[in-house]
Amino acid sequence: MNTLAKLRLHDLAPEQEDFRTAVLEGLTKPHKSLPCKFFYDAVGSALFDRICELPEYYPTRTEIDILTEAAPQIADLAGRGGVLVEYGSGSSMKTRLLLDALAPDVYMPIDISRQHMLGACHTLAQDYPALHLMAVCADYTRPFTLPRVARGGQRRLAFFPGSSIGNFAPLEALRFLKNVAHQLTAGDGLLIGVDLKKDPAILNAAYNDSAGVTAAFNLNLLARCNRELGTNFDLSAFAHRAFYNAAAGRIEMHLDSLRAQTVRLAGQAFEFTAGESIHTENSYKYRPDEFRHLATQAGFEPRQTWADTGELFGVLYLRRR
Ligand code: AVJ
Repeated sequence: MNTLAKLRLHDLAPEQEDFRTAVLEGLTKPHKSLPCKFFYDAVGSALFDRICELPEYYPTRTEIDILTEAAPQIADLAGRGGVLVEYGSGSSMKTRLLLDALAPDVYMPIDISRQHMLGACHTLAQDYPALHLMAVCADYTRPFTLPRVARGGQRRLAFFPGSSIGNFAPLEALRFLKNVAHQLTAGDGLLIGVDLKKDPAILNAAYNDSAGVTAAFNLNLLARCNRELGTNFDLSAFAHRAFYNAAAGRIEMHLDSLRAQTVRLAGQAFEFTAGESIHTENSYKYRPDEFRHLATQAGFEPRQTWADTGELFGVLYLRRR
């Protein structure tokens, strides 16, 4: 059987122009920054998958353990069948736990990285021959409309794992959650993974792995600029730096310029002083009560919170009011 018969692509194509514009804008700011959503080209997506396997990077395995144990309860809360919508589906690894427990009629992954998502869908289509796949290529940091699905009735479970919500500042997170609430109807669910506040030593280690994969992931952003935009970033003249900013409740990632240098893009010159940084990512951490408060403000009712015994990571089931 042709397993692709059940795969549709809804392409809200985030364009190449977006990347160029964002880099020009980010390098023009008084404190240079680049949006972390551009980490995920083919190279970056592969590096991120390697991060998830690192001994220091506890979120992935911890969330998988929580989901594995909570799966029957999640199925009771969300109901079986229906539509499973996933924001930032990546390799769709955690999704399989929900596909097994919920047996949805339709799986709707949403990802900015089209080829990576489609690759994951091809594998899923083979492993779940009854499943209808409606892949949505979109930048979920911007408001967008979900495609309508003919199948699967009305019931939806939105899935936002990995603590990707942490990439938003709290006010942006609130706006994003309100958008998700808007895409759902009363009674639908949102299952969301949230990285918890903890001993900074654990956090710092998770973003400064000894194998240097996180550094390579961070530096790939500059390599991507060179590949796609023709910039002349010297990758050996920038260094990965990540640290927990306790006052802001977030991990910050930066690329530090190791010397004074000039980078050119689109006929413009961007000057770096020695030690000047490009801020590339924020990863906010929450206490469970802080996050439940945010979700409540966005129009959700917190129904269940699961965490590992070390309280490193939380998974919440929220019901759209
Ligand atoms: C995908 C946002 C959850 O913040 O932990 C991992 C990305 N950056 N290591 C995170 C990331 C560096 C990750 N999220």
